[in-house]
Amino acid sequence: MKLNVLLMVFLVLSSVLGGSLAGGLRKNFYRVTCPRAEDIVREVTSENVAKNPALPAKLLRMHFHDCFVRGCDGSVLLNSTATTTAEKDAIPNQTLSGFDAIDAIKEKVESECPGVVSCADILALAARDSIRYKYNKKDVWEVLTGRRDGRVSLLTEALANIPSPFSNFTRLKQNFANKGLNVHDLVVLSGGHTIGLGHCNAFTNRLYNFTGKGDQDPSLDPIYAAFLKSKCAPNDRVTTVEMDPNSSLIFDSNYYKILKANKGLFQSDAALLTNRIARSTVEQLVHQYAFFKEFAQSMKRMGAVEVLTGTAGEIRKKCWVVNS
Ligand code: HEM
Ligand SMILES: *[C@@H]1O[C@H](CO)[C@@H](O)[C@H](O)[C@H]1NC(C)=O
Ligand SMILES: *[C@@H]1O[C@H](CO)[C@@H](O)[C@H](O)[C@H]1NC(C)=O
Ligand SMILES: *[C@@H]1O[C@H](CO)[C@@H](O)[C@H](O)[C@H]1NC(C)=O
Ligand SMILES: *[C@@H]1O[C@H](CO)[C@@H](O)[C@H](O)[C@H]1NC(C)=O
Ligand SMILES: CC(=O)N[C@H]1CO[C@H](CO)[C@@H](O)[C@@H]1O
Repeated sequence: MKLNVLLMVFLVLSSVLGGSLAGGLRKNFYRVTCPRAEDIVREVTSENVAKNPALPAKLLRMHFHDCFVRGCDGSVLLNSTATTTAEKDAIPNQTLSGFDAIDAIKEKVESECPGVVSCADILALAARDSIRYKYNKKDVWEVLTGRRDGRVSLLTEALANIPSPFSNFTRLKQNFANKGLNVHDLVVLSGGHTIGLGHCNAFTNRLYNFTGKGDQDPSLDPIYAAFLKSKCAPNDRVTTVEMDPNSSLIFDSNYYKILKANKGLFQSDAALLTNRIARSTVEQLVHQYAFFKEFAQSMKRMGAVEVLTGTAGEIRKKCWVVNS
């Protein structure tokens, strides 16, 4: 009897704690310290997306890059200093942008609650809110808050941790495993490529000189390859193409449909078909409902990677520079 009661108490407590605390993050962390924080982020994000429809893709990708280097700690936002070259300057061919939108949100939040809300949380919330606003979706993924900001941002760590579009399956799997994410997360989160653009130089090797013999990647659909060649000359570093052809303006599961048809843009997309388990996940995610459900869960896991919480790190005053 007594044991049963104890067990009940334990079960209730662990479900309450487990539900609200994921890696030290929780729902509406700023409810008391800055009650309007999440509203302000949503409002300023929406204003910025209204002016710049490309922003949701930029912010989603920026959040991903943040989480993969030292965890989701806002380190991707830091500028280089006199002595260090920052993450944002590391990725010459992977043009990140949207920093000004984050700065605008931070400024508004600071004017209401100085020194309370982290840049890492602002980025995580803004990535979600931008997609919600642009694609008019009520439920996308839940963003828990309570992240704190890191004080270190290094070019070398970005190069080592951010997956390359030229990677094979083994390498991608390892990149994700290093962040505590599994093959399921890899396939699901690659679905982020349902929106946005890629630069030619991230895939022209597949079109013109795949193995150094002037050949084409045999795993790429030839008609799609011909289309890509019409857009991208061999050394083009400027032109961009949709990653989800004909559907890059819609947040949907079409990415998996084109992927199955050998029209994944990068080698890293095509690589998802080279592993039996990953491939079967691709098959499942063609179904829109399954994709939305799984994307929400994997985004929540990605948003909790190696987060700083409690008294770790700091709350930056400005997102591009650590506090002095
Ligand atoms: C699996 C490993 C991944 C690789 C190798 C990869 C690689 C790339 C590359 C090369 C680009 C094009 C950048 C450019 O040329 O400007 C890109 C764009 C993008 N990626 Fe990924 N990515 C990966 C995973 C993810 C994940 C997990 C997300 C988010 C959940 C994501 C979201 C995006 C978005 C939204 C864009 C479009 C950005 C824009 O329009 O400016 N990617 N990715
Ligand atoms: C920080 O870097 C961004 C580009 O990443 C740049 O636009 C901005 O001007 C820089 N801010 C300062 C104060 O140097
Ligand atoms: C995958 O790529 C890595 C280098 O990134 C290489 O060492 C490995 O041999 C490749 N694996 C396969 C199966 O091609
Ligand atoms: C293709 O790659 C090989 C080996 O890297 C190189 O020798 C050759 O010049 C390249 N061909 C073209 C057309 O770029
Ligand atoms: C995009 O639409 C055009 C016109 O309908 C079509 O010819 C093309 O094959 C489509 N692209 C892909 C990759 O399916
Ligand atoms: C893979 C690739 O295209 N890398 C290039 C990135 O850009 C720098 C210069 O900005 C080139 O030197 C690299 O070859």
